[in-house]
Amino acid sequence: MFASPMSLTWALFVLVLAASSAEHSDTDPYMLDSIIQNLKYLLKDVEVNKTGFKEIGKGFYFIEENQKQSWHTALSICRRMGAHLATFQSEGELNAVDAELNIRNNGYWIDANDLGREGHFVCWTTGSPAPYLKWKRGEPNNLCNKEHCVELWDGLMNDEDCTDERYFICQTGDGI
Ligand SMILES: [Ca+2]
Ligand SMILES: [Ca+2]
Repeated sequence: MFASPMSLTWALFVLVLAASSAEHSDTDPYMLDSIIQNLKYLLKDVEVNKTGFKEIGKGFYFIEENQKQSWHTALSICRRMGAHLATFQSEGELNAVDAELNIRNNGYWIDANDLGREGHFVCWTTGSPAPYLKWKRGEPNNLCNKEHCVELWDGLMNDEDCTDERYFICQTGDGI
């Protein structure tokens, strides 16, 4: 299982403290060696975090198309992998990721919702307006006044009931 970013952060913090204290004492070479070994292990763990993520453009994406989940569960699964639901900065980025999706005529949850204020779609990750949205014709329609999460469906977006189960796309790396 992946190490969470928080546990990695804490481990690195402790190691930096240990390294700092070693620096100011008569340095114990065994301690330094131990710190270096631990750092190597942690860096290896960070590499492992990318397992299952595919590099597309500037980002790494994990495309879940075996199990469908609600939007909130999908969000939680992405976060447990040290990632977040995918967002798109441009049409080019959206098209590049869409081209990697194997199941057509199906929805994939992405990071955009109007749970806070109807009609104002923001990213959960940043709290800022979704940078790029490409709606299907007639969407977003907030059907039955209960569609507040955004899915990608054949290259276009639709607002959908957050409790509906969909495939989903996680993202990590620079292309937030
Ligand atoms: Ca809505
Ligand atoms: Ca809709």
